[in-house]
Amino acid sequence: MDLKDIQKKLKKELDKNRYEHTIGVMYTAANLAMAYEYDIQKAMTAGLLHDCAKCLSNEKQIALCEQNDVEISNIERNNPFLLHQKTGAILAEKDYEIRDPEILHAISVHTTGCANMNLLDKIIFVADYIEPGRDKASHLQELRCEAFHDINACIADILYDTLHYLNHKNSAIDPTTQLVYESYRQYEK
Ligand code: DGI
Ligand code: FE
Ligand code: FE
Ligand code: FE
Repeated sequence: MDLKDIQKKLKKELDKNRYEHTIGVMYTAANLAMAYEYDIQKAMTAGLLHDCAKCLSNEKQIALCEQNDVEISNIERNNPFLLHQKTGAILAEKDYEIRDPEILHAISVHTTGCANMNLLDKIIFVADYIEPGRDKASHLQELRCEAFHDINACIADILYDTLHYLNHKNSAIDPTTQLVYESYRQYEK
């Protein structure tokens, strides 16, 4: 499927806000791909599809993982929205005909991050947080600027903010999120 066909299908699967966020992530990922000399088309495809499973019910998230032999951790079972990164990769392959393993991987780690993120993983992780429609994070202006000149420092700052926010809310922290932060702390400015 090309980007236009994917957009048409996504519009039916997502609510209006999520669809608009998705378009924001697609163009932000394109800009980051330009800045870091990555394949623009691949970055746009991953950005467009990263939240393709976000509007499924918790029951469907869990069922889709079980049907596809994808493991569900205790934290994921108690916070099934965390599964939309894994179910997103499943749907991108099955329903949107994505075969590129880098695109599927970037979708599958976009919420928690992962150890040794590759450039596309980083682009999608960052684009998700800084796209123009996002306004909930503090100091987004600095993060948006930093994203384009030091993507690793930007990831460290995003993870710091996310962990701070989750601690504040008393939410369960996925050990992956914590581990990825530990490995990116070295880039903090
Ligand atoms: O799907 P989006 O909202 O566009 O973005 P996302 O997939 O990055 O999800 C962001 C949310 O995920 C945000 O509210 C923080 C939350 N999150 C990230 N890591 C963890 C987490 N929530 C919990 N409970 N535990 C985590 O480790
Ligand atoms: Fe997401
Ligand atoms: Fe994110
Ligand atoms: Fe998103």
